[in-house]
Amino acid sequence: MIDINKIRKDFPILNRQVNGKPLVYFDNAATSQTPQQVIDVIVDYYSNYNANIHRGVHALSQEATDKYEAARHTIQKHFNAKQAYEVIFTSGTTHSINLVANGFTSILKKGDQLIVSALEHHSNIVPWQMLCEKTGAILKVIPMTPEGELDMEAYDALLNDKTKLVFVNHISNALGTINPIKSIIDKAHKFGAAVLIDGAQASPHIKPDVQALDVDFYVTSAHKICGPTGVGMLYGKEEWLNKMEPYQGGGEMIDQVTFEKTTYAGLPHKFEAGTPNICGGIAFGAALDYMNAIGFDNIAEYEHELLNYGTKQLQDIEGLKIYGTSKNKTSVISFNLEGIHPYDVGTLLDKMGIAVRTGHHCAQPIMDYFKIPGTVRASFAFYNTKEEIDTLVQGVKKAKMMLS
Ligand code: 7TS
Repeated sequence: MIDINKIRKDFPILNRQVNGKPLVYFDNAATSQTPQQVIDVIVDYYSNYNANIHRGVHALSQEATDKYEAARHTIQKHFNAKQAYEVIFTSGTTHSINLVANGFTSILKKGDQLIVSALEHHSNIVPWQMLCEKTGAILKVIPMTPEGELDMEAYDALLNDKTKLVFVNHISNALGTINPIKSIIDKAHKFGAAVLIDGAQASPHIKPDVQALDVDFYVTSAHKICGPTGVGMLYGKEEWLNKMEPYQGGGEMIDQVTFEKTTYAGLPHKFEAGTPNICGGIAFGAALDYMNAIGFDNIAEYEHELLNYGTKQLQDIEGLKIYGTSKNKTSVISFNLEGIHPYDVGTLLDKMGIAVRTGHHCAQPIMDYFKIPGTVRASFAFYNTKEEIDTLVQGVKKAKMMLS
C-alpha cells in the first residue's frame, strides 16, 4: 500500500505553484521528480566529499570512490546483474545505446540484419541507423497494431540466421505499451542474436531481473527513476562487453599507454573514460534505495489504479481519442481532442498549472502510423493523486470548450 500523503511530503517541488495554480505534474515519462532523500545525498556530496575518484590516495577521493562503487553495487542488486562490473555508468539511456551500437561496429559485417520495433524512441533508432551505414548491416522493423502493440507474428517472420541484434523498448514512451520482452529475447536467442532492451520507461514502474530475462543489454536513465539527469546505466553480459570495442578513449579506461600501443582496462572501466558524473552515480543509487523502500509492487498497483481512473474519465469526453489501448500498459495516457492541435491543449493546461508533454515524444514513426502530428501525453507517477487527475479532466474539458 502507498501512503500517498507521506510520499508527497518527500517531494518539495510538488508544493510549488505554476501560473498561480498548484502544480499538477503529469510529465513523469519525460523526467521524474526528485525526493528530498536524493536531494540530501547530492548536497552531502558537494558539501562533504567532492573529489575525483579511482585516482587519489587522499581521504576525500577514497570516500567518493567507495560511495560511487557502492552505488554500482546497488544498481547491480536492483537489476540482479551477476557481476558489478557488468554495470557501466553512462550519461543516460541515449549514451548507453550509442555505446553498444558503437561497440558492434567491428562485430557486424555487410548483410547482417538488425531488428528494431515500430514503437521506439528515436534514441533506439538513430544510433542503429548510423551503425548500419558504417557496417552495411540492414535494419528491419517489427510493425505495430492499431492498439499500439507489437505484431509478434511479423517478428517471427523477420528473424533468421542473419539476425545479429534485436533492440526493443520494454515500455513505449509515447503509448505506454508494455512489450512482451521475455518472448522477444527467447525468440532472438534461438537464432543466436543479441538483444538490447531500452528500459528508460520501464525502470520507474518495474524491477527487471536481467538474469531471469537472460537479456544481453538493458539500459536506463536515472532521471526517470527519481534520480538526477546526466547519469544512467548500461547492463551488459560480460561476454558481450568483452567482445565490444571501447566507445571513447581517455583517462581511466586504459591499462598501459605508450605511443606505440595502448591496452585497455578491464570491465567496467574500459567503457568509462574520463571523470564521470560522480555525484550523479551516487544519487542514482540513493534513488533506487528510495524506490525500493516504497516497493515496486506497491508502485505498480497504485499507478495502475491511477491509469484506470484517468482512462475512464478522459475517454468519456466527447471527441477525445486515446492512442495506445493495449491491455498491458503502464500509467501513460496519450490523447488528442478532435480537430485541435495537441500543442494548443498543452499550452492551455500549462496556464492551469498542469504539466503534460505535447508533440511527437521523439517517436515520429508512431505518429506517422496514426497520421497525427503528435499527442497530449499525461504520464502518472506514484506521487500523483486521483484529485490531480480530476484537475486534468476539468482542464481538458475547459481547453476543449475554449478551442472548439
Ligand atoms: N528511450 C525511451 C523509451 C525514452 O522514453 C527516452 C526518453 C529515452 C530512450 C532517452 O532517454 P535519455 O535519458 O537518454 O534522454 N524519453 C523522453 C520522453 O518520453 N519525453 O522526454 C524524454
